[in-house]
Amino acid sequence: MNSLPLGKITLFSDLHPKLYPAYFNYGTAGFRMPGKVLDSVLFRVGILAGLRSKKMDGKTVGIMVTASHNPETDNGVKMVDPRGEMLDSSWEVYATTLANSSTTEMFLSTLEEFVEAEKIDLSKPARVVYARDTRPSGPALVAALEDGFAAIGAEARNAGITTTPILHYLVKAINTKGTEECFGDDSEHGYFTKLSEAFKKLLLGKPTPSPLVIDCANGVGAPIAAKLAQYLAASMPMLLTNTAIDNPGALNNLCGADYIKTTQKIPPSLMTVLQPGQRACSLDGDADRLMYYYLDSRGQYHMLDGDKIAALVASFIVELVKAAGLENRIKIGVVQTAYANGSSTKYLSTRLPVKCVSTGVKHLHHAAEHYDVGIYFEANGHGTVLFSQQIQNILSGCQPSTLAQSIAINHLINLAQLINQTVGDALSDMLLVEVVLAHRSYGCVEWDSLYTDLPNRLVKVLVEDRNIFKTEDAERRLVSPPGLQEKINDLSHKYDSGRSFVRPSGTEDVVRVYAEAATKQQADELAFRIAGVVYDEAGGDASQRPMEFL
Ligand code: 16G
Ligand code: MG
Repeated sequence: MNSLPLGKITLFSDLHPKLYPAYFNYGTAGFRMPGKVLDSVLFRVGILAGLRSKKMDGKTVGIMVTASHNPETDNGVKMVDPRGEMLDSSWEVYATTLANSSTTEMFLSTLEEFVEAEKIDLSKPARVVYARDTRPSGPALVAALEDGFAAIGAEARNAGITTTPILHYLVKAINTKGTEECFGDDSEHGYFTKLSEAFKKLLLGKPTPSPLVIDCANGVGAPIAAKLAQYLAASMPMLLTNTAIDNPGALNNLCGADYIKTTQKIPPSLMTVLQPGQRACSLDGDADRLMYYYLDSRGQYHMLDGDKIAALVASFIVELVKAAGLENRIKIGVVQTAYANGSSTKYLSTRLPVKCVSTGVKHLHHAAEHYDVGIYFEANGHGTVLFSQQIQNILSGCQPSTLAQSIAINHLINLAQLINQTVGDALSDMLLVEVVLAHRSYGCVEWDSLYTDLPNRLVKVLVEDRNIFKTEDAERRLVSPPGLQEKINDLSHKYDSGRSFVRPSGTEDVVRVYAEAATKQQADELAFRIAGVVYDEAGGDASQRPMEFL
């Protein structure tokens, strides 16, 4: 087939008309909107995924139907490139244009222009693998996606209901099958086996961890964590909570990783479950973010976020590399965003190079690829560690001269297996944290004391047009509206350890203000004062002005 099957696409496209005037945007996390408006978008993404595969010489492309930590009524879709990474950003624009064509006719002509511009060889095969989370709108949206596959003639594999990171794993496993870089068996069983075997090897000779409470956000993490628990058996005792995937409205409601990070509170459902000193963690709705927390002996809540995970993991890897005698051969680095707590950046910078990039996994992932071992975590709990192929080859070919070196090298090899290197993976990251805690003989308190977080506050500001906000220096400085950054600087300088930045959200129609300072009261005050300034510059309805926190 050397031209688009226009007749077939037309027939199917008429079954999935664009009924809503909404503007669809393929943003940081793909398309994400109320589930009920997405039918036409899913159909078109099905076709686009087929074309992406053809463009990538018939390699398998992934599609995940999820809206992550958003409320249950939302849904979304994102594409995964053949190496298991986010869709190349040059295609995000095509996705947006195709999704917004108002009629089948316009869709077809845009599609033809696009095939021409990208010089897609339509005779290549199209292969896709797709999955969804537990949202009630999922089945109908998947049916629309499947019509897209049928219209373009893609060979499609349904991975069922699974987590975003497992879908990424499957994409990479399928595309590396039978090669030197084989990522693992291309099945859920392969994923669980890879993780659980590496975990057991890393914990050999260490005491079994005490039971870990896991908040599954009433989402897909629940059935998947339950399966993982079977593979881990007695090596990792887990208490699964918030597993009610069939309760209407329960998903991400008063629970989950985003709730933990944004409210800085324990999920109410865990109040009676969590014992002082016991470790707990929360996954988000598609299980690619992870937050830990605990209650101290006085019953006070403490959060261990992505920054704390980065600090724990980075210092462990640095030590292993030294113990392996490879510190001169392996360049390790950490990647963070402007949201990283100032104390974490200070802690990490004394140990290894730290780079700051714009928000969004693709930016962190690409920056981390510049190191031999690149560690990236967003404060919100999304992150992973990348081991370059070259380093993995060095590790497996190494001739250690002492027992200590040999042990350290084996640990590094097993860590590279334990970690889902395609993308942040709450379950894989959780096992990673548990491994480091076991090796260090740390409980939550010891881990938490690596450094003390600067108090911080995040505020959303509703403005008339968030597009007037432009940033530079990894979103740490506003260049537009003119003059606003100077006002932010003046305010920040008034507070001890004051730091603040303002950026337009990539996922919501708001502007975000982050502030940290020496005390909680100061951080809150700084955030609200800056939010007020932002609002005065660009706001609309005065009733939406953020309230002064005093
Ligand atoms: C998305 C991003 C996440 C980022 C967040 C910021 C991916 C897979 N996810 O959830 O990395 O932290 O957006 O949201 O890239 P914001 O732009 O609305 O603040
Ligand atoms: Mg998520």
